[in-house]
Amino acid sequence: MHQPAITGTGVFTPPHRIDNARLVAAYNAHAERFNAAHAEAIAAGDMDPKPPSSAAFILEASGIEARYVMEPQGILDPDRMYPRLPSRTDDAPSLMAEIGLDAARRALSEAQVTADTVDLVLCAASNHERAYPAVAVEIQALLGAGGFAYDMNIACSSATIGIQTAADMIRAGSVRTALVVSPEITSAHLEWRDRDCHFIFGDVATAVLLQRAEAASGAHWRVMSCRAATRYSNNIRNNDGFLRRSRDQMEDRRDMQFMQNGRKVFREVLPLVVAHIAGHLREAEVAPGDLSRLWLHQANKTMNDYIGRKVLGRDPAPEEQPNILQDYANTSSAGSIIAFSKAREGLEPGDLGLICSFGAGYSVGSVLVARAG
Ligand code: CO8
Repeated sequence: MHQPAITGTGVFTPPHRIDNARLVAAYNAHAERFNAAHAEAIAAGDMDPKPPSSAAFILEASGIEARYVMEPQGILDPDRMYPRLPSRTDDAPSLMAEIGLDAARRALSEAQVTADTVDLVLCAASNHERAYPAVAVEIQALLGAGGFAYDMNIACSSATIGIQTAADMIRAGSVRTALVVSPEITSAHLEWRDRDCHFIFGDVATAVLLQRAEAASGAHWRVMSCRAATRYSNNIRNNDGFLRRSRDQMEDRRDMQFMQNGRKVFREVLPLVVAHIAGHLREAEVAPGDLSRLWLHQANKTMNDYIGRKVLGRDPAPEEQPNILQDYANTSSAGSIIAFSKAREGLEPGDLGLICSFGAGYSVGSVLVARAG
């Protein structure tokens, strides 16, 4: 058995930032136009008007201040309200591969590892750009990596359970160096015309490089143990899929985008995550007080504050449980990895931390790491 370690991480941040004020202005212009266009049906009581959104509500309910996106013009056009991402020829790199590659190169550079030593690439994300060939295999080719590659999807827990998959293979000896790449173009699955969720998501790509601990050339994070759990729920759902044409469902339908019952998710996922983390720490014989940092899924600040309090038994200091959702919004599986990548300072060799994601499925994934080197 070999000891796996995280030796590098990379974050690709899209060039376009949309703050709440700009987003709300676009949504409200859309709602006004919608209401004017359907004035008769609304007056007759046959249709509900679209109520306005509010930047103050968004900040209060979620903690989100802004998000990055790959393409803002289409999203902010009140007559369109979704990104405009031009199609590419089959011989050009796909969009997910392009941004995943950027994050992967950053992770390799941090670890001072060349791409040809990588023998596993996982593209672990909530959506994949096409059915096949796998985006992971395209990233493998663009990088010049060896071995094998495949796509995996466990929604918000894709990255953490991807780390578990890679760490287990390194532990068993079937691979030596693995990249877990999470390009999340959530702007393309979000329904920007729905006030209840239009503020939730942002785009990003992250990458995590894992190697045998003895191969690390600098500071690294030993993967002490991982834990994954799923429990079926319809409270976060998207009905888009390859059977769509066969079902004569090619029209613009609400359920072909992200849908959630946010309140129910909030109520049901919190106890699941708290019990999951407690179980993981118990199995690993780690006392909650021995954790120096919690890098949590980045969906909602109140949710994270609650989990931090329950896990540690007290209010965590901001640096103990860093949030990045104010800047990035919810980036699905990439959120806890952005937090891990950007908020690791101040930890000493031997210090323990936990990366934990949760969301659609439901799914929960946690990775216990120890600073080394
Ligand atoms: N502006 C003004 N008012 C609003 C707005 C708005 N934009 N939206 C809703 N309101 C109103 C509502 O209509 C409601 O009014 P009323 O009381 O009159 O009915 C009131 O404000 C309160 O609404 P809610 O009850 O909906 O508000 P909440 O306080 O529950 O906050 C949240 C909404 C922020 C959505 C909250 O419920 C939440 O964060 N829940 C947890 C969500 C979560 O974690 N979801 C997981 C996300 S899934 C994920 O992380 C990845 C998914 C993977 C799928 C693939 C991804 C690419």
